[in-house]
Amino acid sequence: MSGVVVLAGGTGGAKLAAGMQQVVGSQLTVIANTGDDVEALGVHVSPDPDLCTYWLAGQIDAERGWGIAGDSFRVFERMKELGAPGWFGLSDLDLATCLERRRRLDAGDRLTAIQGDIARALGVEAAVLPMCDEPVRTRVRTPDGWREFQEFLVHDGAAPPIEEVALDGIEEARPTPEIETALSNAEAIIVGPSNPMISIGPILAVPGMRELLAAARAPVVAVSPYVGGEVIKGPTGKFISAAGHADSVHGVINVYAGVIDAIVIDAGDPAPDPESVASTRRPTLMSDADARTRVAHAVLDYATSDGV
Ligand code: FO1
Repeated sequence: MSGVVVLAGGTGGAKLAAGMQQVVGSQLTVIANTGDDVEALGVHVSPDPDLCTYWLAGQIDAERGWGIAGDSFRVFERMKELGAPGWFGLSDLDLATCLERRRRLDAGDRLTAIQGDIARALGVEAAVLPMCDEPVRTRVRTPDGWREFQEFLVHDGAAPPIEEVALDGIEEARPTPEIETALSNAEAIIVGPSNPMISIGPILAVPGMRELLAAARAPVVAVSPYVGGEVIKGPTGKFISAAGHADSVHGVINVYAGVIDAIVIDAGDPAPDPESVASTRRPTLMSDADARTRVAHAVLDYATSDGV
């Protein structure tokens, strides 16, 4: 297998990427959403590229879903004592990643180079590429006004009604040369089972990204984030409904219209087969490393089959 590209946001996409790395190793490139990035506690936090990196490095705190397994929060606890805001935590080793990123950004390095070096230093075989080098920030309009994405998700617990989503800075963003190369060399391009609106949406919104996907010789195959008809984690259904789509795999297919050639639907999803796009049904629950590798194999087999 030559190149495989996985578009990913948080947990779902990162888990599939971890399984895919087991299957294709260094042939994998992950393109990660940076719309969730936030300046917090004096550092630049880049949740989705970091979650992907920690999953690929086998270091993620899988139960919590973010940060590093077995890590402490000593610096964060002391910062809170000193008066820092306490709603957004960073474990100590995660803070080290963010400090190093801040140091390199201040030195004028590209985010792509920084994330690449972080992933390599942590022993990751795959390439982890941020969706662009330019700053893009997802914001959510609620009845109380605009909220930074992490404020909405973590501080507000994603509870307020969603009136609008904006991607600040997206007009200035461009796919990087590394992304262009990975997409044009890919044999399969997989849209991971992440939130289509706020995890994958910003990647697709980078001007020029849809054109690169359309021009790629590889099929573009999405994996539905609905498992047994439900989303396992996060406010995916709420964002899909707020955009006027069905809270089901059919909403996902609508969001990806014109982008994907096919979709993998969970074998236990009660939704009827779609008519607008090729599909297959496979088990997609990724509860442990074996399941993640099995799902990655199944997705790749389908993406490279004659049916797509
Ligand atoms: N999620 C939380 O629910 N609470 C936190 O305090 C928190 C801190 C955090 C720090 C670094 C990081 O990379 C992720 C963090 N997350 C936290 C998760 C983050 O909000 C989400 O994983 C993504 O933005 C969604 O993909």
